[in-house]
Amino acid sequence: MANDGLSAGAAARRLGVAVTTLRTWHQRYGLGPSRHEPGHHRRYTVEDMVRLQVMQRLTAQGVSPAEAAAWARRAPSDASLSGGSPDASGGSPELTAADLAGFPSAAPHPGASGRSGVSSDVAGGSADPVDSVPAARVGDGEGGAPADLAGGAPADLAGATPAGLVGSAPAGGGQTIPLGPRANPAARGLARAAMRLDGPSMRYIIEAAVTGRGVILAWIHVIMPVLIGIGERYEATARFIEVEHLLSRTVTEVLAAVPRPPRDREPRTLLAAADEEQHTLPLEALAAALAEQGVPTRLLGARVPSQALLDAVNRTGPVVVVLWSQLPGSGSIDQLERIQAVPHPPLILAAAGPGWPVEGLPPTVTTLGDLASAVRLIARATSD
Ligand code: B12
Repeated sequence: MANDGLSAGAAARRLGVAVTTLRTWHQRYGLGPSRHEPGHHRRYTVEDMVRLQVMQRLTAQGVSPAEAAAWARRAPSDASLSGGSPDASGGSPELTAADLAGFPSAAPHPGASGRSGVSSDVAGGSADPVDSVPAARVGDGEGGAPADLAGGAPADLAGATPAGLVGSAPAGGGQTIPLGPRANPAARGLARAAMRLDGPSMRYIIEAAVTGRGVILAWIHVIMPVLIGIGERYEATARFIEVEHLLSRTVTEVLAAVPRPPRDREPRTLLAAADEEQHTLPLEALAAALAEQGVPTRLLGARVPSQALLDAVNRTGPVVVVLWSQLPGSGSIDQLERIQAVPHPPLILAAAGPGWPVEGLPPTVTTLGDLASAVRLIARATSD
């Protein structure tokens, strides 16, 4: 940035927000341009831009503007204090001078550098993500630049003033997605963005969570609570299918963008939704989480007819087959029995999802209860 600062228009462009938003942040929250020369419009300095970036990131997560501004005003007055203490920087220690040069207005693409090793710990069996990372602190700290977006400062805020965050009315007439009181702030932000049908913010939050802490933690603490919450909203009102669709689509896109292992690694895992089963997101999360571990998969997707699945098994000879059933109607056992009867059955045939009967599955069928243990099992079973 040139030493003489940025005009409002240039600052807005760099941040990817409207000029009117900058004016509002100035007038209501005191986050204005501080460089002033007589006879000229005020201009945004590097320090101003740091504050605005904090403001932008926190509001994108769903933190109320007033709360976000309070954090933004605490950003360091000297931007050269890159990586200053979280206290001084509003919990955004990643705001370095280098950041300012490019001023990215969106979270890095999943798979960009900076992903933490958390999920490989999980896959290696050394940590249970739910136990090892309290829900309110996902994304905190170690994962590199975007980690704070999934936790960091707002997680601390949530601990200090949960009512302030939960209670602020979202846009859209006070309609909310129910989340527990310990919900991760990024999940709250996602829920609010979902209810506003604000696709870009949804994508930004999910990408930041995935990039910052890996697929497993992002799924458990950010994506899954909102999916379950929107499911409850639907159940109670028979409405908000449009929210469910846009959220699903966005989750799909972000998970699909997680880089896949090199093409020369032959997939030995086949993932499919049961016949007539349209719910596929957990399988998409599984494929993306395995990809993070370098494990390739074949994901057939929704509503795979039994015969098509058999053909795929016979043609590709997978070591692991995972069949997902979400709705009770789609979890018919004969699909599993037919796979077991092929000439070369998979080493592991797993039934996953709440649609399968609790009792009566063939004894050789493995049940998978959660994403982390599924990743662990499959990574081990398919390693050379
Ligand atoms: C997204 C969604 C959709 C999307 C699916 C998009 C997609 N590509 O997957 C769309 C819009 C297509 C859809 C359609 C429908 N849906 Co729907 N949907 C959902 C929603 C919100 C999330 C589904 C999901 O991904 N769940 C996975 C996780 C988030 O939830 P979970 O299964 O409870 O998680 C548990 C386990 O599965 C496990 N787990 C979680 N993740 C993972 C991952 C792995 C690998 C493993 C092993 C385990 C595991 O941990 C959890 C705790 O035990 C759910 C709400 C919900 N609670 O699931 C409704 C929900 C499943 N849908 C429901 C319904 C009724 C429908 C429809 C019939 C009507 C509708 N709402 O439009 C249609 C019909 C679909 C069909 N024929 O298959 C109901 C089902 C009720 C029931 N039990 O019968 C639900 C529960 C909503 C509700 N509360 O009413 N849906």
